[in-house]
Amino acid sequence: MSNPTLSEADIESLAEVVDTAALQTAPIPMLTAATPALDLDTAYDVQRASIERRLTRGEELVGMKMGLTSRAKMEQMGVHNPIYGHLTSSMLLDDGDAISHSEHCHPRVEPEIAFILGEDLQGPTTAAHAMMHVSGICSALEVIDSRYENFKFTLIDVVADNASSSHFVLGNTVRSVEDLDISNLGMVMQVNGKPVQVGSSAAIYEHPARSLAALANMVAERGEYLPAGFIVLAGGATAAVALQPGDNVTLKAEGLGTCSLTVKD
Ligand code: OOG
Ligand code: MG
Repeated sequence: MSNPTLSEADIESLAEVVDTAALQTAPIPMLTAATPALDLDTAYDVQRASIERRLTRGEELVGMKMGLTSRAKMEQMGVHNPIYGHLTSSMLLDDGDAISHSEHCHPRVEPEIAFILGEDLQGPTTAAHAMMHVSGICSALEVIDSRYENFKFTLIDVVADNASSSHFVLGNTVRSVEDLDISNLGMVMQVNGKPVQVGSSAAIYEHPARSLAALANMVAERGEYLPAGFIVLAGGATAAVALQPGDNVTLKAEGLGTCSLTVKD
């Protein structure tokens, strides 16, 4: 734990606040309102402590995500810095699985590209170098669910809240790096058969591989790396869409087939 402005006990108690909000589906005020001393580095400590709580409950770390890597997402949320979060086994859904609306505060869905790492990836790295560590690429839908009231937050608050991570689905079509140029893939997200967001993988940090490299570089600053087998979500290509009970969501990504999820009450 790196920052002297908050004690380890303070970090633990903030982690408990965000973790409990998720467990109880009870939105909370932003942490920075009551704790103005919380800074970005310490917010990542809070995030990490909240993940430790999940691991203690038996969840496993399966990967990481980048967030706020497209202009559409930055503008929708009013936060203009890329961030990262952790993905655990309880967040991972199979293609076609359902989430329960009532177990979320205010869920939204967004279209993404996912990487599966074949080798450990240690920053500093670049897009090209990072891609050489990827064994598979697939489409993904991410369900985000901020634990903050009204889905409103600052950069520091969203980092402490594990970048709004809630659930994600990977498409079943897995392609290799040599096989598919992912620089500009068309992406269409449909809800109940209607296209609600249309975009391109190029919107994700100009190229999803740049997002992967940025993640490796950000975690390297904290002395960490991305281990082989990790799933990495590169970030939403478009703005996120609010989910309603009964919704059926499908992402069609060029060259990557489809992936879908449904929403029950
Ligand atoms: C923060 C998480 C952003 C993405 O793909 O940009 C994110 C949020 O919008 O709540 O997951
Ligand atoms: Mg996302």
